[in-house]
Parts: sequence; structure tokens; C-alpha cells
Amino acid sequence: MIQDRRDFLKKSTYSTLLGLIIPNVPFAQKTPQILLKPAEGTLPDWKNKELIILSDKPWNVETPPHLLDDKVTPVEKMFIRNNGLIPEGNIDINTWTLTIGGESVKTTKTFKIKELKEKFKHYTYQLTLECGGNGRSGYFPQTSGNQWEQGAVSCAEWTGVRLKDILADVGLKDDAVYIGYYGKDIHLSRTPNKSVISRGVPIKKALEDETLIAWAVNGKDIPLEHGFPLRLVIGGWPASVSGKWLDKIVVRNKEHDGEKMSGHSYRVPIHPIEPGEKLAETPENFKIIGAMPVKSLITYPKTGAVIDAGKTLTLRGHAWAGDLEVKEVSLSIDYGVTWKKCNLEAPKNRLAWQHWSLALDFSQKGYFEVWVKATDSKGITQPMVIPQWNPGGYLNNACHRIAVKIV
Ligand SMILES: Nc1nc2c(c(=O)[nH]1)N[C@H]1C(S)=C(S)[C@@H](COP(=O)(O)O)O[C@H]1N2
Ligand SMILES: [Mo]
Repeated sequence: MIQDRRDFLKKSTYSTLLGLIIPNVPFAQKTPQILLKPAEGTLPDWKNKELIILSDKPWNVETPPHLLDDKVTPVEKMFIRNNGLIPEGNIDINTWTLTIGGESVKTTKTFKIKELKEKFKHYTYQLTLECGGNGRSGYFPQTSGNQWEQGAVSCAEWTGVRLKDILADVGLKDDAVYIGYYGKDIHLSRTPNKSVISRGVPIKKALEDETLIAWAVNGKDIPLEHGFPLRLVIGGWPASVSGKWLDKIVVRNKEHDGEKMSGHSYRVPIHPIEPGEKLAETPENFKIIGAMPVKSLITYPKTGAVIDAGKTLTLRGHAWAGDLEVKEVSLSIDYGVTWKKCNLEAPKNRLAWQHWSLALDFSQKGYFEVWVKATDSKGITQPMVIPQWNPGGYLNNACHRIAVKIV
């Protein structure tokens, strides 16, 4: 039924029809896709051919869930989210610098990468980076921005120095409340020195052990598209706070006011609104997104898998919960009527995703949907359908569903 409606919608004028359909179908959403969308455009050589290109100017590339099966995401399977153009020309790791400034540092200092490496202790953490707009395509009416399905998330191992060690070295004033970053990417308009994105986090998050200034991912130099040669990495929060091609960090005496910190950027309404409702984009109406909500993925099997009857199918995937740990993951094969508890591993370190698995015997042949649901350490769980609509299309942590056929 829903499938028919979608085909019908495609051929019709979307906007008029949506107005009619939404009130009658509150849970209108996509059924799991049996076939993956063919990627449009050409992929640069460095990318896995199965990644989905959402746009090429700037590059926005998504990873289908079955390619996120590795416990540690390999770089060639990491989603790419760029707001501007990747820095051009030769980047010299020997001359690249990081400046720490802003009104709330005692002294402004500039470090070469070599100096950072020599002066401060090195740490490696596996960190979950999820785009705030991951899952945006699930919202009706559609919101502007990249129409991510579920694959704008990665969990690789980042190596660098702690931001808190650098901040201790420059010295913080008592009024320090926030940090912001500046990167060296190029604005789409190619206006020189125009900031592409400059976001930040409260000082408390910035000073966590896991907040890194990183020069390596999975033991190697960071690939250019992921921020070579230096990037800020902050797990558990919208990945937009993890500034790539890092040039400067400012310590602020107020909430950072860089590009994409205002309006509805990475913000959601304070009071729930009706889907599609227009709301004045003032700080009184919108609150900034902090930790990402609890979420999970089925990474094996791939949706559309055809399994022989009588065979045990061991499903697996990952779950993560912003600043918290995941305490439980469950699967349902009957549309949420009953749930089975999965085996759940501890995270490699704080802010890393956790692996789950469950061996299932399907008692009969036919078409099944498998749903996965995670619960965080505070008892907060995932919605089964699309959560609160918001103008930016952020924070869709609805249960991931795949289709399986038992034959
Ligand atoms: N300098 C810079 N940093 C950036 C961005 C950007 O466009 N420019 N995009 C941000 C956003 S919105 C996301 S989701 C993550 C994506 O990181 P990735 O491309 O390495 O997966 O980088 C963040 N850091
Ligand atoms: Mo993002």
C-alpha cells in the first residue's frame, strides 16, 4: 500500500499532495528499500563505489548501513559532509599551524603540528561522529538540506592531543564559556576568507578527555576530505562541531557566534511545533542541539537479504547514545509487537559506538521487517516512527528497519 502511494507521489505534484496526505497518515514514511538507490554522478577514485552521492558541490556522500558493518569504520567508508569546497593546492604538514585565541584565553598562541606532537601527550579514541541531519529524509514535509537516509555516521579511531591540554598551556580566563573553530575550506562563492562553517561547544564539552585535536585516523594521516592535516574531533555531538582543516580555535566569553550557530542551524524548536509550521528563527524559539540522541543500525544483513528457511541468521550492528552509554538493544521481527534482547558489547572507550548481535530463527517463510531499538543508560529509547518534526530536519533517531525474505 505505502509503496503504491510513493510511486504515485513521485509522478504527481509533491507539495499539493503532501498537504492532503499527511494528516491522514501520521506515520507516513518509507518502507525499507529492497534495492539501493543507484548513485548519481561520478565518484572520485578514493571512494567506495557503493557510497551514495547526495551532492558533489560541495561533496556530500553517504554510507549505506550495510557498509558500516566494520567495528571501526575504515576511512573509505566514512560519510563525507562538506559545507564548502575542500582546500585546494598543496597542503604542507610542516608549515600548517593551529592558533588558539579568542577573548577568553590568557595568551594567543600558534603551534605547528610538529610542536603539538612534541609538546603534548598523544591519545587515541574511537569516536562516533554523526551528522545532526542524519535521517533528515524521513521528515514530512521535507526540510531543506541534504536528504540523508541513515548513513551519515562513522566511528573511526582518531589520534591526536587533548584540547584540554592545549587550553591549559595557553591559559583560560575565568569567563571562558564556549569554544569555536575556524577551518580552511573555501566558501562555495569562492569569496576569499569567507567563513564556511564555524561552530563550537560549551567549554565543559571542550575540556572532556575525548575532545581531540587530531592528525591521524585509523593510524594514518587524515584523508583530505575528512580534514587533512588537522581536525577537531568531538564525539557524541552533531559532527558539525568537529571542525576539519583546522586553522584556529577561539575561546569565547559567550556562546560562539560563528557561521551556522544561529537561526535554525543545528537548533530545534523549544516547544514542539506542527509539521511544516513556520517559526520565527529567534533564540527564544530555538535551542541549540547538544548530545545526539540514542540510535542504532542493523549493518548485517543488508536490507533485501534472501535467507534460506531453517537457517539461523545472526544479525549485527552498532548502537550509540550521544554522551551516554547504550544499556540495551532489542530486535523485533513483528512490527514492534514483541522484542528480543540482543548481545551488547561495551564501548571501546567513552563516546564510541557499541556492537550488538543476535542469532534469530525465523519460524516461517515470508517477508519480514527487522527493527532495531536501543536504550541509553538513562532509560531513554528510540521512537519507532519519525520523531518531532523540526525546520532543520535534525535528530531523526527513528528505529532502523530492514527487509528480509525467508524462502
Ligand atoms: N571546516 C569544516 N569542518 C566541518 C564541516 C565543513 O563543512 N567544514 N562539516 C561539518 C559537518 S556538518 C559534519 S557532519 C562533519 C562531517 O565529517 P566527515 O566529512 O569527516 O565525515 O564535519 C564537520 N566539520
Ligand atoms: Mo553535519
